[in-house]
Amino acid sequence: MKQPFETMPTVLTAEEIVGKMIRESEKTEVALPQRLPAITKAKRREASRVKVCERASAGYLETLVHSVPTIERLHPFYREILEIQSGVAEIKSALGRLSRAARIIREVARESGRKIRFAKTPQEAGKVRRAFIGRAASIVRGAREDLELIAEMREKMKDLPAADPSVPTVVLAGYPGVGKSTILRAISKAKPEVRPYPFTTKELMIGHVLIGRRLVQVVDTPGVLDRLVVEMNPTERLSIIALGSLANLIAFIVDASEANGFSLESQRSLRDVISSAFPGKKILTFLNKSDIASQDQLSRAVALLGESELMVAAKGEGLDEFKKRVIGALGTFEGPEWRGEGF
Ligand SMILES: Nc1nc2c(ncn2[C@@H]2O[C@H](COP(=O)(O)OP(=O)(O)OP(=O)(O)O)[C@@H](O)[C@H]2O)c(=O)[nH]1
Ligand SMILES: [Mg+2]
Repeated sequence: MKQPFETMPTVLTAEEIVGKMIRESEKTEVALPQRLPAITKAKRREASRVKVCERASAGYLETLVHSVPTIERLHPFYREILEIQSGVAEIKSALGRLSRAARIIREVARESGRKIRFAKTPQEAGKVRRAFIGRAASIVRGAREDLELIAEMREKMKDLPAADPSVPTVVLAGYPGVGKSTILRAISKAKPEVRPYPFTTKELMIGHVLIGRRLVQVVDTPGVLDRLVVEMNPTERLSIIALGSLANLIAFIVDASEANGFSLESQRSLRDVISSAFPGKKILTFLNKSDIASQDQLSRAVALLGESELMVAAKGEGLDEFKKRVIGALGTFEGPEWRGEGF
């Protein structure tokens, strides 16, 4: 399975493009018959140098612009991440300016080709070619910031997991350190990091789990705190995007032992925040770390959260029950149709 940004090539800097342009034009050799007059040979040589530079600059910029997935056709999951990581409007204008730069270079190249054809001396033809390279280099340098923006965007987007919206998806949610990554590790081949401290997961991770005969996509998210979305940092917002655009079902994980530093009351209020933020989504609650929770904590957890299913993810206990409940809650869900780009 591919994700739309995976195939974007490394983005060259403006100086790298200029360097490549100059190097390639210098090593351009044209095989010309000896008997041709000097002026004809000079014209052909200079014209082909212009072509080579045009390809290395305008050609590169066009290829780059085409390698960026069409934003309108992206699945909302990727589009929303693109929005918080780089800004969709900014990326679109940068791409527009890069295409324009390529177009201007092509025009100048055509104009230079014409001047070379009319040149009266080899010197004149050489001058036109040098002027073209100078002009193309300055256009490319003028696109420096746009190239940087696209390079940064690629860095941020290329390692996102490949999410398939046609597969029923359960997103693991909960405060940091409640055991979300432990669960994903235990039930799938995905290996998210698990650490004894909260805020371990910084990116989304997706595992595929075969439950009975059904394939289910399980998404591990960075732990979210119950603050307003506007106050969240980009890592936390990733979780919200996953919940909003990928989740068919939310599995809310509770640390019943409160060992992660969040009281049962605040864990319940986070669940309330999530359920009011995503009114249409079904939420299942699991009480994890029941091995180290006291009797009092367990009964408070059951009372507060209205669930009595206990789990010890670290020892693999309660995971079969987890899968059973997930499948039950997904019901006959077939998954949305998505015919856009990227999957
Ligand atoms: N005692 C006990 N510890 C557990 C259990 N499940 C997970 N842990 C431990 O809790 C710690 C946090 O687990 P993670 O799976 O990294 O938690 P997380 O929810 O992914 O945390 P973030 O990525 O920070 O949001 C680790 O040290 C786990 O080994 C459990 O059932 N019992
Ligand atoms: Mg984690």
